Amino acid sequence: MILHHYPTSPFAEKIRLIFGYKHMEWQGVEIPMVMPKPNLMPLTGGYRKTPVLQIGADIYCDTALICDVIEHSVPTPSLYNAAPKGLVRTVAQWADNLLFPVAMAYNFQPQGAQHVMAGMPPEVVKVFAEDRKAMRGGGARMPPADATAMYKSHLRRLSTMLEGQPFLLGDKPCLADFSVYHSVWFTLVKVPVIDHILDATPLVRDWAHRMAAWGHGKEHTISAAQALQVAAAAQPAPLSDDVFQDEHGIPLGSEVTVAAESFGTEPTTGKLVAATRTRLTLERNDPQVGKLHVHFPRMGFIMKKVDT
Ligand SMILES: N[C@@H](CCC(=O)N[C@@H](CS)C(=O)NCC(=O)O)C(=O)O
Repeated sequence: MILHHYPTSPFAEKIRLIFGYKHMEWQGVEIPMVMPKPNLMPLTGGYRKTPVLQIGADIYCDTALICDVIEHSVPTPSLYNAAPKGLVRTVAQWADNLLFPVAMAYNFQPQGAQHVMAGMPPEVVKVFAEDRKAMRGGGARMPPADATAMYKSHLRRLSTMLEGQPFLLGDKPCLADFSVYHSVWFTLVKVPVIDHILDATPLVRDWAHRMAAWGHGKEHTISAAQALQVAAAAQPAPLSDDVFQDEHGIPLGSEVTVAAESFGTEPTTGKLVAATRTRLTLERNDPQVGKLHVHFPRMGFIMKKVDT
């Protein structure tokens, strides 16, 4: 497995920690924090978010799907053995979609942003701010005061979940723990100057330290060029024979775009080759790396037919 990521990406930290939890060896390619991402685009065909998982000529976008792929390939220890799967997935999705933006608005208040960006040249800081603003569709981040109040509420709720048990949904960690962890990780590790927000919830702080202990597994760093060579030398894996679930009236074989529904909506265009209950797969032919399958989860993504 090749993870395209960068060190300060919280969503990438979710996956790195799952690699650690599952004692995996993996390959890592460091990608830029902002557009352009010239060595990622040949693989994804447009999707720009971090991280992206590559297995040969199969490209997996979004950590919800990446977690499923990892779980399928390395089922033990499981990401789902703490509670019913629906509950685990729902808490994980809440964390990714609601907790994360609140936590990042808190983390990127001026004091936190200055800490993260310390040592970066002003023009790099400016490019980063403009890139993220464009990803938000031009909108501002949530004001720090509101983010602080909301983050405190979320942390109190999490704290009550940890009363009498070491992990959020039971005795063992599950996907929900990893999804919550990456937001709290950024506060503790990347903006320690404002991590006092956790003082009121020591159970959450202790839990975060328990989670951190899984580590990242064994990473072998490779170059972007090597990852592209791997893709060029491989063929996409055969698709599973999952039932075609057509919600759009778009037949397999059609030219479509798939894009995240919000925040970083750059589309990927390709031929729809699978649409299962949980994922969409597009076939692309890239001039640099040849035939690829790019996979997206259904949840959080919008598919449209390309008008010909
Ligand atoms: N729903 C996505 C969210 C990923 C996401 O928002 N990642 C952030 C970094 S943590 C990102 O893409 N930032 C812009 C970038 O890296 O280009 C997932 O689960 O993978």
